Amino acid sequence: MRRKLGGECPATEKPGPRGATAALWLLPAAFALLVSPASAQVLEEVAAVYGGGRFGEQPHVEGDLLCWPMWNPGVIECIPIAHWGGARFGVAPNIPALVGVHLGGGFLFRGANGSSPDGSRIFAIPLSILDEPYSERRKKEILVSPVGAVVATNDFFVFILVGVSEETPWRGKILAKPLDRLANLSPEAFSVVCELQDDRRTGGLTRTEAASNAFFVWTDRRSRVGNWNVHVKRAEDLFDDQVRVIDTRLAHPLGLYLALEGSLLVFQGAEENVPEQTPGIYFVDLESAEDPVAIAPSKEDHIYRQWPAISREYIVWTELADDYFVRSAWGRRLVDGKPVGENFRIGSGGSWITLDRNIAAWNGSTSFQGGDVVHQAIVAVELDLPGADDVGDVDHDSSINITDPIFVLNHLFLGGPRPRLRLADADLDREITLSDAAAILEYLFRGGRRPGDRG
Ligand SMILES: [Ca+2]
Ligand SMILES: [Ca+2]
Repeated sequence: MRRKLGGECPATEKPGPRGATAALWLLPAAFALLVSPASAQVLEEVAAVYGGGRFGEQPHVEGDLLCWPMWNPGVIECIPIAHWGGARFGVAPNIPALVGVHLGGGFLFRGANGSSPDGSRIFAIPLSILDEPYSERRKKEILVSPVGAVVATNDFFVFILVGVSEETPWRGKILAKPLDRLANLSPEAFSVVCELQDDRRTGGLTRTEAASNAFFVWTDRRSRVGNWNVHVKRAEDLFDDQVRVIDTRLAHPLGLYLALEGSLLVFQGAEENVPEQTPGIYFVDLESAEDPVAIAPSKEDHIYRQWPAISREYIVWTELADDYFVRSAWGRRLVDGKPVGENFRIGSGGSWITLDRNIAAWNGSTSFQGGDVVHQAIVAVELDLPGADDVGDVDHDSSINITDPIFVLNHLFLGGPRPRLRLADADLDREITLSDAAAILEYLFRGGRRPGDRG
């Protein structure tokens, strides 16, 4: 169901009192079921939300929230993804550009001056008020900056890239502004982190800069034909001149993508300075003195490895073959900050891919749920998280209690919202069935095995 901008933001849909009461009748049946053995399957793709042409380009995922900028109509929309099939809602107007929308630091940032003739100033919306009516929420939007576009956040700063075409002394610079001084528009609230050597404008790529509490990284190059370098500043040296420079060996005209999680950096790079090479995906722990390693090496194979994204658990990216027409999404597991195992295909892929913890989402057409092809959707997969302690917390409210098996029963028998598979799959057989509700009930009331525990 589509919510217009200005409508009320719906709360996450949970089984209502009637559904919960009806589902209670099914509890004895759930108790009677035995846990079935696990079996391996490919990852299931879920269409988190559908739309029309150019729908949902460059989605962002953060915790249980998925948001995306729309061009026509120009609006930023969100959907809660603690479970699938919730109601999407408009959050704020959006300028017709891909830059400027950023989720992080507890805020949704929007607006990008200089990215287009109808750019706008930067505003911040606290995520804590997203469920308030737009008329109320709008009054609480914070004007952050009259210039630039937000490119990154950490727990302390928002980072703003000011395009070279903007009429300000800050043009061509990246600024840091403390999150606790967001509403302060005096120049003293902005500090220069770096000056860009390349004359990019803010209307170019997004995700070419990134921040964590430990590091800030950005891409730059000395000339318009040279290699792109990843520039690295430690958080404690943010306003000093100490910079580590990593040569990507890529001179792609449009720039390159990177992503950062703590000290773990992934970026597009190449094996050698060979012009014909298409980008590969490279990884380095910035706390180590080691050189970057290839996760998916660049080759002369005309497969573009694009949009690397990273969490503590995974690296993901998209591969584009045959002149971009054949797409697939790929991943590599991270354990204790190190890549382990082989690369594996995580899904159909599309344009763009975003990741938070184990949820990867992209914009694209795909086949899902029995082979029906969906044109234009934001598609998500839930990657495995062996040993995670939130299996069984089906409604993702941070505790396992009676509402969780009821959520499963409500979905199975009363058409209730579809749980996230990994959270509901208490018996680890990659399906949501009555036995999952039974396993959670066993755990809650009969001292059974913890949901998700292989025993
Ligand atoms: Ca729960
Ligand atoms: Ca199951």
